[in-house]
Amino acid sequence: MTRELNVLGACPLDCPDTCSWVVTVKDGEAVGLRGNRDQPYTRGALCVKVNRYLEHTKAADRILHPMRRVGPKGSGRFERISWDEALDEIATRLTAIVDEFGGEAIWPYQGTGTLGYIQGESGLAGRRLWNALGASRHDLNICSRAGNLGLARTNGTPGGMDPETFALSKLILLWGTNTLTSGHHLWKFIQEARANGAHVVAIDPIRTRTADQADEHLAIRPGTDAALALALMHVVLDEGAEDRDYLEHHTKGWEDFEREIRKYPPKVAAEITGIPEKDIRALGVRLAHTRPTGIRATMGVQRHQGGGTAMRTIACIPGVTGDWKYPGGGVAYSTSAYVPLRVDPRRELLPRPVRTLTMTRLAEGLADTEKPVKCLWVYAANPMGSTSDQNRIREGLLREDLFTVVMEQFPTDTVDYADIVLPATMQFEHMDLHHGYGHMYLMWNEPAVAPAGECASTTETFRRLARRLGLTEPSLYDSDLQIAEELLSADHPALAGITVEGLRERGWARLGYPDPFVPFTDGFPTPSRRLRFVPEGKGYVPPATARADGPYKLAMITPASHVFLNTVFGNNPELARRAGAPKVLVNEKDAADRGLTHGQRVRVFNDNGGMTAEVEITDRVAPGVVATPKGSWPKLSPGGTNVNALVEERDADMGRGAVYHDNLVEIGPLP
Ligand SMILES: Nc1nc2c(c(=O)[nH]1)N[C@H]1C(S)=C(S)[C@@H](COP(=O)(O)OP(=O)(O)OC[C@H]3O[C@@H](n4cnc5c(=O)[nH]c(N)nc54)[C@H](O)[C@@H]3O)O[C@H]1N2
Ligand SMILES: Nc1nc2c(c(=O)[nH]1)N[C@H]1C(S)=C(S)[C@@H](COP(=O)(O)OP(=O)(O)OC[C@H]3O[C@@H](n4cnc5c(=O)[nH]c(N)nc54)[C@H](O)[C@@H]3O)O[C@H]1N2
Ligand code: SF4
Ligand SMILES: [Mo]
Repeated sequence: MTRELNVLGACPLDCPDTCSWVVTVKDGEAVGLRGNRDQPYTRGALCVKVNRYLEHTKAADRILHPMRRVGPKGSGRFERISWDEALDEIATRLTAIVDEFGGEAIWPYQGTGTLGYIQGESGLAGRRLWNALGASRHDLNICSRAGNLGLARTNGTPGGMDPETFALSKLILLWGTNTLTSGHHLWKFIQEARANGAHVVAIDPIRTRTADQADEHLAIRPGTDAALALALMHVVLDEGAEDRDYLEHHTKGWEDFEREIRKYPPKVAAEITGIPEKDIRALGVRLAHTRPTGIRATMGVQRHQGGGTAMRTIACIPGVTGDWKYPGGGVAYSTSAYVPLRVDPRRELLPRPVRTLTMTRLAEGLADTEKPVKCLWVYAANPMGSTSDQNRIREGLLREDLFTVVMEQFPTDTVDYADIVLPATMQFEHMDLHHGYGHMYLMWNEPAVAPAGECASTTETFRRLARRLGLTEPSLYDSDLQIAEELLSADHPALAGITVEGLRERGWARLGYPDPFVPFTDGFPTPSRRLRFVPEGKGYVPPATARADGPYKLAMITPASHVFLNTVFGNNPELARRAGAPKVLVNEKDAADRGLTHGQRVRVFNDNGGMTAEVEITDRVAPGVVATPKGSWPKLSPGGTNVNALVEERDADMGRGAVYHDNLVEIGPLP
């Protein structure tokens, strides 16, 4: 007799929507996957990528057992070994490294392959073991740090609007965010607002599919958003529409900031941003007289030299308009700050003082000869595909004295450089607890099927390793369920009534905030309880691409691909087919200046490196701007690199964030 059951889970990927899903299991095998209709944010839909997740779990190239390198580093040649052999070799090498160089010679390089609290980055899975070994601390800053810090300088927290309240906005600014690609579940709330008369504006150097659907698109020059924000506030002042009462009672530093705003009339901002003065003025007037205005600004804006400042300045807008007073007003970047899931630091075996190694600085870290990294332990990350300065990372990974372990589901470019590969479970096969950084819910992921082959979850892998290393701290052996219980045990009103049993039954729970949620009604989490305006002279940091006086003239943006999730799915045949060969979007003028033709295979390059791409001549980008998406696998791309070979390892102004959208390139014929 066949038995069919439905198991509630959650999408683990680095996406603001963290969907709730239902896995249909028949005779112990997953046979169906769909979005959970009962979940208010998911409402039954997954996405073009994750609709292929079931097939992805069964893909022929999945890594199903531990492996040891037999060819030279980078060759991707491995032999199958047992878990015992793998753990023995790892324990021997780690012990020797710690003895000779100290624990800090280990770099636990965790990525965003899963955002889970138990298995993934939100809970920094594995850090207990790293702390027990005295390993270097890994700063997982690759994605959103500059923006988080920028917002926090203004508001005291990166938290802002509940995205569901966009349904109540009357003016919506989609600012450096490609909603229909990078988190489409927000769209239904935007459509709801539109049905009630809201006007939607996309502010993006690319006319994205989101910009196509907006009422208006402002094609801003990359990295100049703060100047636009200041000019919009300038028009609000011209209109006499600033909220005097709000300024007086809820903000700090207004006089200083007002002087800063006065330096950016629309005419000045038009020169900086490339947006016609009349369009800036028109949007400013609209902003002045439309309450509530909701600003959805996500990570695109902050992947720039001045990215932290851009978010900090954008965040000042509702301080001037008073929009935080209304549901549907304010700025929404990430809701992560609202999630009080925490584990007792003692159970995390918090470390003695150790050095911090920065995720965005992998190439630099691997090149350090003074205090060398001797073990790179990569999990849920694919730095060879996703991290800046690919060619220098490759050099680092080729170091013969570097012991590299990669926990992976698929044979990525990074795996090719591993000494030992450990097979990782996929989301159907392990337990996890998630929040969405674009909504206000917790999601539960119940394991639906047994691990494929000899795959082990993150927690199980680290338990096995702790045992092999003979470590005795009890918390290293906590079960997944114990971790979940502990995470939910914080004494915080947002968790009131939320239990593991309840989550397992229903699959999700809304955090205990009012609905609709209007943040900062009781003040901002700053020492003064007030929003802090940007000091004079600090409102705008120009992008690196503003200096086009060298040999490279084109400002390159490298945004989310519609069909990949970072590098996840880069090896899925159907999604890779849909992506096609890597493309570079080029304006007609730039193409003509360089004699490029539509469909031509070219080299996109700068001093860091190059990639091969097909020219797409289009008016989606303005002259001087080119774009090519992230996510393709270097080894599956012509020329063996992807766009991160061109992205310089250089810090944004805050948190050492990466500058993915702030590099100058040129385009020429293939050599
Ligand atoms: N399909 C898909 N979805 C994804 C991802 C994916 O890879 N694929 N990635 C996920 C992850 S890890 C994240 S962090 C989020 C990121 O999602 P987003 O926050 O949307 O980030 P990006 O795609 O980097 O950039 C968004 C938009 O910002 C624009 N942009 C670039 N520079 C500037 C600028 O200077 N000013 C303005 N105004 N706009 C600019 C880009 O052209 C792009 O259209 O999405 C997640 N969702
Ligand atoms: N050019 C360019 N590059 C970018 C960006 C950009 O905008 N432009 N955006 C950046 C951003 S926002 C981010 S977040 C980073 C992401 O960079 P990374 O964190 O390196 O993420 P991915 O490249 O998706 O690699 C994740 C890997 O984890 C694996 N994985 C998934 N689930 C699990 C699991 O449960 N266990 C284990 N062991 N492995 C798992 C997947 O198979 C995949 O190979 O990329 C950055 N790279
Ligand atoms: S990638 Fe995002 S939209 Fe797609 S299923 Fe996962 S959470 Fe939902
Ligand atoms: Mo990200």
